[in-house]
Amino acid sequence: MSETRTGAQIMCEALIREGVEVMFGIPGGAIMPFYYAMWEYRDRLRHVLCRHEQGAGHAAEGYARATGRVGVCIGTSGPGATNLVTPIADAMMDSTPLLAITGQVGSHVLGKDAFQETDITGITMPITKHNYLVKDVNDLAYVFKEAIHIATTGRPGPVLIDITKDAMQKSTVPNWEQKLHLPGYKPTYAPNRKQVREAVKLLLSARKPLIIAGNGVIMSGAVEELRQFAETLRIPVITTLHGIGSFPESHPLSLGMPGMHGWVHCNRAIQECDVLFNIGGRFDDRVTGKASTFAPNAKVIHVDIDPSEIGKNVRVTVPIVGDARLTLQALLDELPPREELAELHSHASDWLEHIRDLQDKHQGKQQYVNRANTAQWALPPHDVYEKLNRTLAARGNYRVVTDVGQHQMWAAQLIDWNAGPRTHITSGGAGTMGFAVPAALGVAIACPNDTVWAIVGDGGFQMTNQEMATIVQEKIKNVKIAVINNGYLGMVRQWQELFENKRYSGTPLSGPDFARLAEAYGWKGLTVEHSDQVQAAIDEAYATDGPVLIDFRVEREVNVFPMVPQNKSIAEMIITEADAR
Ligand SMILES: Cc1ncc(C[n+]2csc(CCOP(=O)(O)OP(=O)(O)O)c2C)c(N)n1
Repeated sequence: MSETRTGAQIMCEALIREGVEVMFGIPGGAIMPFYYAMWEYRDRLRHVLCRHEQGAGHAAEGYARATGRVGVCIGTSGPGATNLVTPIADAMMDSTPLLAITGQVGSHVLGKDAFQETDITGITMPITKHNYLVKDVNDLAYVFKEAIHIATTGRPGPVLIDITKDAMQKSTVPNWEQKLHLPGYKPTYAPNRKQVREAVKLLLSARKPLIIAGNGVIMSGAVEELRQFAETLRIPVITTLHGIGSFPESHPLSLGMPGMHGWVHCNRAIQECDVLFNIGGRFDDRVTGKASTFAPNAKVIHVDIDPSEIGKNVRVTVPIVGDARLTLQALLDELPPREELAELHSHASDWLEHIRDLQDKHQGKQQYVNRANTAQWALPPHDVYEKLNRTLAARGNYRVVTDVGQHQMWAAQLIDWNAGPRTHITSGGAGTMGFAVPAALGVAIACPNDTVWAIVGDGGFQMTNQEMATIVQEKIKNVKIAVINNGYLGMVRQWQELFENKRYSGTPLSGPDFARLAEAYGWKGLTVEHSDQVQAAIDEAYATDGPVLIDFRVEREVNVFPMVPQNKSIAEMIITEADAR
């Protein structure tokens, strides 16, 4: 039997019933009743007071990306709600399960430009999977249940619930028993058997097959099935930026990342392959380059839980709507016995050997470190990654959160990603600068036993570094920040250098002394200006029982290669600095 509750109490109880343990937010007028009620539930619902609602949203995203569970963020009406718009859009692009809770003005003044009134459901309509304006206390118990169901099922995404102040203040007896009723929302999990058979036929007839693994593999928990599938058919695996972690890069079938800053051998293999099997990736334009020239020889099998992704960017021969794990299991079930795969394996050897040749020719990761040019530099950014990479592998138990820019691409390229799913977390679809520091806060709360490294540029760092105060207030110790400080909005400067005659318009960037800023926040702050100081600083970060920031003052004008210029085919890569001249 339920007892009478205020709307705000119902909100707290609904969250607890759905397994929510932590929320990130900032209070204010319209959301005050919720904060008032939260006090009673503080032993079961942890509230993390952020310094900006954007930080709260990214922290919730970080939590969600690290755990696969819904991340919850809270803002008051008006500016509190609009500050959540960026993380909501980010979560939409990266299919992150996010619940945004916003307060709204009283229902009697709705539409009257009341103090701090903003039509947040209108604003977020195109960037949420679904949103609600709740004016009646009796709707709350059901709406929270439905909202979290929608955020976390099918293709996950952000859902916003905007609640009028009076709906939080009024009381009712909540009905927890109401069954979900969503006749128009039935995500397809199980793949169509006929299409699975067609896919198998195509894959068995292929001479040069290739797998592209995306975020869907990670979200559906299909890492083991992917490995089994790739090994059984001996198909090489490319992992997209968000597919990093779905397949270990130390595996002999792993090729690495494709696309704009992907490896040359990956892009070459895509252009040559005859069957391209995309599992849980969405053929982002950073992967395809000019889509009309992408994989010209390939028949494409595309598996995605969201039917609207299939055929959107790339023509598809066999479409499969379904969950990545269930689809891989169904494909494995349809494969002939191992003995019958011998002939296939002999073809696979030729193809793999050919890809190895491509890889050798382009020397994988080594080529782009470009040692010859860097000898005179005090601190090439690559030296930071090389040492961080080795330390991560040696110490284990890590998560890496990256921001957006050159440092993000170097991290994707130069770290050997072998630590499994959800260890690489970045803003891929929206490319949101300012993501890393607050997202690392959420990841650190979700994964208290891991060391969480935020790798961030000096530009993105200056957008949201105030969340360092939140990290101190919450007594979080397992966060380390590496600022790759080049004194520029580096990625934009690179484009200006390569394509706009070095017109560095709006990209030279100053900042405070980051190590001293860190100390002002109560962190340990270190500054590194020379390659031979890198390892000692990383070791000191590990030896310190608390958050540490390292300001790596790297050589200022280093570029990320390889690179596919905008709107060009992935066959037209700029491979080295010399090609760019
Ligand atoms: C919020 C936001 N504003 C602008 C951009 C455009 N942008 C993409 S990369 C970049 C430069 C990032 O500079 P920095 O953070 O210093 O990193 P770096 O590229 O130097 O590693 C900019 C401005 C963006 N992605 N996000």
